[in-house]
Amino acid sequence: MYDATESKKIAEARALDPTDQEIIAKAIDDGVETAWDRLADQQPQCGFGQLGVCCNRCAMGPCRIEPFGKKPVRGVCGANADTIVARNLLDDLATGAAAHSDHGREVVEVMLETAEGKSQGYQITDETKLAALAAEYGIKTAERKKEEIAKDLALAFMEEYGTAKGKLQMAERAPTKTKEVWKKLGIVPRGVDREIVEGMHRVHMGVDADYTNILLHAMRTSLADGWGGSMIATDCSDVLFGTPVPIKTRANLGVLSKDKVNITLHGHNPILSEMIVKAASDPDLVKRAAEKGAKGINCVGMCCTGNELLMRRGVPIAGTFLDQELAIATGALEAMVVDYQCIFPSLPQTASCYHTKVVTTSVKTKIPGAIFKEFRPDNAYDTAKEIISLAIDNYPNRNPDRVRIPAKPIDMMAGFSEETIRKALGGTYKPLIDAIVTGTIKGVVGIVGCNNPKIKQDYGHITLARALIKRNILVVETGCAAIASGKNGLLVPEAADLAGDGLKSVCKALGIPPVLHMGSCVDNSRILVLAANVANELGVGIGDLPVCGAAPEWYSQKAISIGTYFVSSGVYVVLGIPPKIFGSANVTTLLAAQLQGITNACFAVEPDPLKAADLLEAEINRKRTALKI
Ligand code: SF4
Ligand code: MSK
Repeated sequence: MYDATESKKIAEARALDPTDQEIIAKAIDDGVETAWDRLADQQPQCGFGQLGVCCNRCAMGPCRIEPFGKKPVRGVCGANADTIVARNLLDDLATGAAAHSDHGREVVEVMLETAEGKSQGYQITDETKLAALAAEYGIKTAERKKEEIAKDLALAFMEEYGTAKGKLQMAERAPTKTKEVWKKLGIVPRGVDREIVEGMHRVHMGVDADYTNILLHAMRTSLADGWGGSMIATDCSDVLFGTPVPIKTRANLGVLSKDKVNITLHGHNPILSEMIVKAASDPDLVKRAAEKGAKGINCVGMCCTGNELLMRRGVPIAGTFLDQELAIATGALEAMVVDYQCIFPSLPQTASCYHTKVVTTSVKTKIPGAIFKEFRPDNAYDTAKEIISLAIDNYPNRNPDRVRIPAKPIDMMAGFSEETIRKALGGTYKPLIDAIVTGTIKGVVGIVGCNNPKIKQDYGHITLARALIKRNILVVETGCAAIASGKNGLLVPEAADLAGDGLKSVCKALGIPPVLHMGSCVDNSRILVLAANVANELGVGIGDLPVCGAAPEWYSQKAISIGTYFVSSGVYVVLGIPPKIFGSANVTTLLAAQLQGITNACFAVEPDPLKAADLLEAEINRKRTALKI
């Protein structure tokens, strides 16, 4: 046990945001274990694993390669460090691409069932986007009902997953010059599932042993995610739930309510969270909450499903990946409802220290100790009501003596979809391009990705974003990076005062923040589309633009896929956490140097966010010079 001063000191080292610090200290005082404690318990972490040179792929292993040139230099099968590192990377990347793409598939399935009248509570919301997508896919719209069009579109999306077509329609959005690079490298994605399955085949023992060949397939798989599965997830969600427009809301653990039933929606897919929020205003449930002594039902978001909700509905967001245990540790949470991805298996253990019920909803994500309520499109509204009832009935179990809710949620603005940004600029990117040409805005950096307890929560995101906007670099964000900026006050128009004079003048004129929240992890596809549209207006490739990416606090396999589809599309990416590749000098050189000669972009690793800002600015200047601006 620590005394209060010690808990506070530990909390300050773990997180940047004072509201997080407050609850981390409470968790320590309550004796609740969190990811930070488990990271400490894991020290020292395996050096072979960190370098990527261990292989547990087959029953002749596990094998590991001695990283300093001594024996063993090969696994039992003869695989060397290059093969093992590249194979592990492809394995991780394919896992991430599968996660995004399978999420996309579920949204498509809901769209199909909705079009066929088989789903419960969903509808086709954005007919303009539906029509635009139908045109892209050559689907007739004249004199047809929206459901008929949506059905054809859902089936066309499903074809993107298979192998029959041999190419992705979505990837046609990329500029010609970018697609030429893919063709030259032989990495044009042929089908979402196809590339992921082929990746799994290649990493089987005795298949691909050539690190270059493995990494090229990793690039193709990532493109099938970014320009396929993720893009479908984004566009299909927009059709079903609406394309985001600027919206104001609030962020941090202070969005929990002291006198309402609190439900946190955590995970990734909007099909669950949208329905829970819809059902939360059901008069029967509102009445039931009142009968239990609550003043209402307070749904709040967390991680990317939270992003989906806040950008379309203005639902407040309780926090990022590392806030999931903290939300429970407030003692004020009646239910933590999850779908999938980024869910700590520890949640039921954390919840057992308080009254919180953890509810899993996907057959793909069952967690021992959680309550499972299967959520399907055909029973969505009824199940949503059942889950909310469970939370309401748990309200009387809240122990007020163990509750602490931070006092001050922070105002934020979100909802900057590509369509919204384009519209705000007058339907063309010319004003943005002009601002970049004159140097009023030097370039654009997408800061994306997670939290990782290896770095002080949100420190990497916020330090980098502040440094970039000061240098007149516009920042666009998704995922937990965007939530971090919300919690730390960068997503309000007034934050323009923190920017350099050029960026500040543009933000003030448009009434926008200098950091734009563009959505969830799958919505990195919105950044790709934005970059593609700007490049198309200029008649160049994405790799020619002064556009970069950064993932200062990433942890997830999905982030590996995101970083790789950025680099494969021509966007230089700086990672704050080292990927597990340094056991192979060849793999490292290919990813951190050689790729630049091919896609005009590569990876860099820089844990210090201020030094990362220097790298990103230098890359933006390099591209500006090449464009002669
Ligand atoms: Fe060892 Fe090769 Fe099997 Fe990997 S695939 S565990 S290196 S024998
Ligand atoms: S939720 S993948 S922790 S961004 Fe998308 Fe956050 Fe990373 Fe999950």
